[in-house]
Amino acid sequence: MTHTLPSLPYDVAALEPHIDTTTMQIHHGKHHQAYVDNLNKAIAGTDAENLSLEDLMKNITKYDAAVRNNGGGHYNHSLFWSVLSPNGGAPSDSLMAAINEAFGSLDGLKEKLNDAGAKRFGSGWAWLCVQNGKLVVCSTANQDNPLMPDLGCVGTPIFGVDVWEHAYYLNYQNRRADYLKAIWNVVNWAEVSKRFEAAL
Ligand code: MN3
Repeated sequence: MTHTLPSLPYDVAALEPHIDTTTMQIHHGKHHQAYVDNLNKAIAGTDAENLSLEDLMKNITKYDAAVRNNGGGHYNHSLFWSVLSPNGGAPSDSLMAAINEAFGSLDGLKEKLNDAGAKRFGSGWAWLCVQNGKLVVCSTANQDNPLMPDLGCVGTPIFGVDVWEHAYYLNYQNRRADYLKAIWNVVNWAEVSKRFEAAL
C-alpha cells in the first residue's frame, strides 16, 4: 500500500496553548509528511508494500532501518494526532476502572507516564498499552513502538506521547516535564477509551 499523511482531526491551532500552532504545523506537515514519504520510498518494490501499517510494525525485524524508523514514525504520529483533542472529555467507565486497578488513580497514571517520558534519554515515546487485558506504561526509543517485537515494551498502544524535542522545543525549550504535564489538558479520552475496548 502507498501510505498517506492523515489529516489532523482538528485545526492546527486547536491545542493552544498546550501545543502551539507552529509546532503543530511543522510536526504534522513536515516531520510526519517526511516519515510517510521516506516510508513509501523505503518499501517500494518490496513485499512490505503488501502489508498494512500495523502488520508492518509487528514484522518490523524483517526490514531495514529506513523502514523501521519511517514506518514507526508514520504509525506513532498517526496514533498521536488521534489521541489528542481540544475537548477531550473523560475516560470511559471501563477504562477508568482499569486505570484505577493498574495505577491507583488517574493522577497515578499521569505520574507514571510522565516519569517514563522524562526518563527516556534522547528521543522516543512514552506509551499506555494494553498487555494481556491490563494497562501498562512503558517507553521506547526513536520511532519504535510496543507493536514491534522484542523491545521490553509490549502491548497494544492506546495512548502515546512524543518526547522528541521537535514535539515541544519551540514552546517549552528544555522543559520536557512542563510539556508532559500540559499534554493531559488535550487528551482525547473518547478515542483512548475506544482503543482500550478494541485492544481487550
Ligand atoms: Mn514527532
